[in-house]
Amino acid sequence: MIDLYYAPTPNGWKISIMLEECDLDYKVIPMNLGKGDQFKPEFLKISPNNRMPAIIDHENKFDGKPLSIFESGAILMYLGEKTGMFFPQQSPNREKVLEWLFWQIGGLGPMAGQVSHFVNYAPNFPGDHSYSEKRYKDEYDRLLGVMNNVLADSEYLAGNYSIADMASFPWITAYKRYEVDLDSFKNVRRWFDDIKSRPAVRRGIEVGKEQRNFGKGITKEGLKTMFNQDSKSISKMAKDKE
Ligand SMILES: N[C@@H](CCC(=O)N[C@@H](CS)C(=O)NCC(=O)O)C(=O)O
Repeated sequence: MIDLYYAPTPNGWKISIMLEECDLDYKVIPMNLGKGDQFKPEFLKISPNNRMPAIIDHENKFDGKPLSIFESGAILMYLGEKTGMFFPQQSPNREKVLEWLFWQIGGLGPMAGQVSHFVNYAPNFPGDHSYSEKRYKDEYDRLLGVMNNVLADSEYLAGNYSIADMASFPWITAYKRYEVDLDSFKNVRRWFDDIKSRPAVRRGIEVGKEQRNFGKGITKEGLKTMFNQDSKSISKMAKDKE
């Protein structure tokens, strides 16, 4: 059994999708990020970065003992290796998947996350955010262009459907909110519609749906917990949760 520490956000969906695709037994431990569950001492032991997703595999594939993992890319690789699914272990296919997985983890995810911040949350804070918002939207647009070029010659990012696609897909789902015309990236549109129609993907993004509360619905407490974090504030949050 795998415990999944989870909130229904794009980073969480990567893992709920993979668990559904692999038909693994898992238990969701719902996290309320606005209330600061990511600072609870028991969670920080698993994920010292105060971010979800994280998992505990109670029977890990190496020695059968419990193993905790944080960072979505590390979790996807682990689950792919554990099941032998969606992550080829032979070169050069393994490297192809890793290229695109790391591209997502270091590029598409953080940039789309910033776009999300400026679209959904920055309006709650005073000041002119236009330069910053444009900077991230341009970079997101560039990354969509890169994807579109690659998907012109390949059905999926790294050949066959893989953990790289599962990592990237959730960060395209909010394209309307990010004011992106997905039809102008016709290969990304084809890829997106294909992945969205997969039953396991549909089940994955339904997990914890009732908990979803992006953007304007966020409470004052949520804004205070999730934004303007720095080294001092995270220590204080962790102390308050002891
Ligand atoms: N690099 C991390 C990013 C995870 C991440 O940013 N998670 C967000 C939700 S999507 C979170 O836990 N936020 C809590 C907070 O901001 O305090 C990963 O890929 O797992």
